[in-house]
Amino acid sequence: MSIDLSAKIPNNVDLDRDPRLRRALEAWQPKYVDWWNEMGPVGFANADVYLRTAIDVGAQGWANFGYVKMPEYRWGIFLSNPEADRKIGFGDVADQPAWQDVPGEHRAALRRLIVTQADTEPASVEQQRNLGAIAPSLYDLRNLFQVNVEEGRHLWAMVYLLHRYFGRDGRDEGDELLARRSGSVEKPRILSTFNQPVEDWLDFFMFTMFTDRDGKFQLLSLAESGFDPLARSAQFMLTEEAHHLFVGETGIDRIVQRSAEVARTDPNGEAFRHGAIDLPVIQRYLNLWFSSCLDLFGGEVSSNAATYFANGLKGRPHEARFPNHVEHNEVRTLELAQDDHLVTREVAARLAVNEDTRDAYIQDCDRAVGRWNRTLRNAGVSYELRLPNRRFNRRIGEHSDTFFDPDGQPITAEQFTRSMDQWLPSAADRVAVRALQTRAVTTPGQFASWIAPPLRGIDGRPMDFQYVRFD
Ligand code: BYC
Ligand code: FE
Ligand code: FE
Repeated sequence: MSIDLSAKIPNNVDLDRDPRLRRALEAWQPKYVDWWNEMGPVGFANADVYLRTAIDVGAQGWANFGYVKMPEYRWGIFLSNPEADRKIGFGDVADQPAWQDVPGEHRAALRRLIVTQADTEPASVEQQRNLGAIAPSLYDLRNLFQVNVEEGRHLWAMVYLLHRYFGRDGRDEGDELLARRSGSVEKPRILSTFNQPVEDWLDFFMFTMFTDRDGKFQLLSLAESGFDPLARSAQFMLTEEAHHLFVGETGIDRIVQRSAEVARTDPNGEAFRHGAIDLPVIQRYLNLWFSSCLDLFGGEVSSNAATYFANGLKGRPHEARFPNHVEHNEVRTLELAQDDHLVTREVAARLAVNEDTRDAYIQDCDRAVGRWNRTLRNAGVSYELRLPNRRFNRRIGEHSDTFFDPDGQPITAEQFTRSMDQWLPSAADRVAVRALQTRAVTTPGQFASWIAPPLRGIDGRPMDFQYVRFD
């Protein structure tokens, strides 16, 4: 299905064939732009940013780069190409044909899943809005803005589904998505991590590494949905997501590289004194964002998740790779705290599908940590980064009532409080990071002292390319 780029809202969903829907979305569009101008990136509305815009949903769709002012970005509605005769791959409805419309009995659950997913997208833009002023390079500034406009497009993807399939309720939800605000007391965003401040670029790279990666695994699960328009939306969002994850994983790698260079020349010194970030501080930011993002997978034991799975609404990432797609009589073992020790408990596998998804996520995070540790080893530094245990610092689920150390051993509240500044970013850590990030580096080809240049530029452009032009 080709993209209509001449339309007011670029799309490959034949908006012209449904004038009512088109008018409803065209009425939402100026409200979205108002939201972007109010809550989007601070201070760069007139800058020309070297951005990619989708012109096709196939592999070549991303070959389109050019200078764009962000408020004029062509946000559109793109679904991956349909799969002929697609069958649902899991749950009690396994092997039944995928639905092209919302089954009445699943309307409320699907709406809720879509709204929850949608809400994270504008939230992340709000969280990152102040970072432009302290960007480490034009290359990174451009990547921040690329991520931001695409999160805006992800909101469009979900609002399209709400308008198209959920009538009046869907339109109301579309308006609410522009009314909630990250971190607000009165009208916060729905999920925990999306109300957490992103104050500096170490936060930003941790966010794109760990939080966008939660997005990847949630989208993979939604890409399995029996509701085909949701599955195809999620499929295309995943192609955009790959770049966000690249930004996070390589961003941390470049920071680690600088810290390692400094640690090698001055093994006893503090990296901060040499304009780089201390490795233990990187570890503490990692602990914070990883543990917070584990909460985004929901409880270890979740009847909501079991129902979504049974009804074919939300599967598991790459469901085809699981040996059993029905999980009817299977059980799963969980390790939980009881008093001051760990016990194992068996639960029905369906109740534990959130944990299956969390497993896949942790494995992928672990791979990235291995890459950063290779960078450290190659620099001759013995320090190693690691993921804390999945029970550490949790607010949602079975581990949220007990305190655990980063090895996953139960400890007392007092022990946790005493060690907190060793495990999570302290006020002093944040001050030290911010002291390195006081202004934007805007000379083409230059990078802040705390981050190494990337291996290559964007779209084959040189490193000293003017990725953002100011007037
Ligand atoms: N914060 O049964 P439970 C992305 C609630 S990121 C606050 O254990 P369930 C992106 C839950 O709603 C991907 N509340 O879990 C990344 C429930 O409330 P009720 C986002 C939470 O239902 C970067 C109760 O606790 N996509 O795209 O299986 C940049 C018990 O829940 C949290 C999705 O999440 C939390 N962390 O929910 C931009 C996909 N966790 O029923 C974008 C859609 C749980 O008691 N969402 N609760 O009122 C879902 O699939 C599910 O709703 C959840 C898990 C993943 C949230
Ligand atoms: Fe997104
Ligand atoms: Fe993303």
